[in-house]
Amino acid sequence: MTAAVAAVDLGATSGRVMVGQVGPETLELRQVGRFPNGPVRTPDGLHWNLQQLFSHVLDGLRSASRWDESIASIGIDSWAVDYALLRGGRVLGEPFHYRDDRTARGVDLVHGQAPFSTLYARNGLQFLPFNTVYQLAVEREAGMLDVADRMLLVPDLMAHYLTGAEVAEATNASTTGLLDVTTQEWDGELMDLLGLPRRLFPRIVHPGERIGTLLPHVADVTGLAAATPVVAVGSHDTASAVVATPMTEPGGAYISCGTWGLVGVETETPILTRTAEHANFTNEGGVDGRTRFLHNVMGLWILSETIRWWERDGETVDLQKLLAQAAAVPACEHIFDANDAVFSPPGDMPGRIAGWLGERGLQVPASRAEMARCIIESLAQAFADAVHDAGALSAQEVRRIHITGGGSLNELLCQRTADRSGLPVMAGPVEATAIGNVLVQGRALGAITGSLESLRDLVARTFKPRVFEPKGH
Ligand code: LRH
Repeated sequence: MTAAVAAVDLGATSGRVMVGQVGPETLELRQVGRFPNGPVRTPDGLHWNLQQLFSHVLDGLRSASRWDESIASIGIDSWAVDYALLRGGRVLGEPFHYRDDRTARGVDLVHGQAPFSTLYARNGLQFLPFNTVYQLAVEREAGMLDVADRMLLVPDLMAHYLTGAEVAEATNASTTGLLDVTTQEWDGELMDLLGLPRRLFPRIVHPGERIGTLLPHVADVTGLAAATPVVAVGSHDTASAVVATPMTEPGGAYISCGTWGLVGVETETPILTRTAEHANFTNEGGVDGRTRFLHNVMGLWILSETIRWWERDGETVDLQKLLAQAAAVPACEHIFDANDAVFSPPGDMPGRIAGWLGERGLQVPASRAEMARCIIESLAQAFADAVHDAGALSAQEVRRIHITGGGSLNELLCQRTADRSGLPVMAGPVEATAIGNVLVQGRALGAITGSLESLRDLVARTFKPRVFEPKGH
């Protein structure tokens, strides 16, 4: 038996709706909708426009139902940590974007009540200033939590708009900082300590569970059957990407490479040692109770934001041409630390890179091609370092690196990551996140069975990776 499902995959720069056909020997995806996404600045800060995003999702689902009448379920994934506050089912303003700088205040507030080591022991999360727990501390100070009765993470909000249900999918809830890393249940004691009302946090659901069926008006608008269920997938996009990373043998590390480069290994249990804490490694919840032991590296954001800056006066920069030129110039001698928080906010990225290098007396790239090359080299080194750390901290011998997502199409990045790590890089699939979303739905429907290993076997058989052997520094 094969099943047809719709996968909604929302990224920080674009979203897509895919129709997936899945069965024991079948794994096919077709994109039926693609739309831009990005921050919108209003006087109070940087936001997402989730109403608009939802209307794109509805359009995409309509195209999905036209493409295949037999869509049997819908799964939704997105970037992590961001949320909407609701009262009585009504959304209280557009959600903030995690790059909004108000989070610095949240860090002070939370760490004043619970030092980072205490948090790490409970939630296992690396320090990222935008983790939901810090954002909620700011909401509390602003009085918003006196009004709100619910917090829904972005994919859970989309599921709510489609079905009316209010749930928190576990893999994404694990990025809030408020989930107990060992039980994968909400940490009520921590909420009490931080003055976050427990009522905000809905029931946890796990990937594979049914969230609800379509509201009548959603069925009307999309042309899908009203009985179509929305099924929980790894709703944190990185969790879905890791499901579809073809690690078919031991010794595989992964880099889910899009806006961010999420670099790590899969483990059976969390690693909460002091060394993991100091290396700022995270223990995010994976599908089937696995742990995603990884580190966030800034990722292609640095390149895309650089290009966006160059294009600010209306010029168009051809990415493929730029990368070809970058490959042709010699590898720069000096690289920057792609983990430095200075590269996190939107804005003049080339200026910040030049500033970072210049302040340290390092050579600043003289042309756009050199700048692009310097970015790729810096990312490749940060990836290689994080792979090395992931192996050492988890006591796993890493023998190969899988790069999935948009970064898997960037040959220079793949090759230089292989060169700088001394390990072969297996590139692809590019749509790992949507594939992971489709696979978990397929298994929930009974169209495929088995562990993550057998799902990954199917991925490896269907999408042949491109191999980059290390060639030396
Ligand atoms: C990647 C991602 C990442 C998070 C960040 C906010 O899209 O979900 O795993 O840390 O966005």
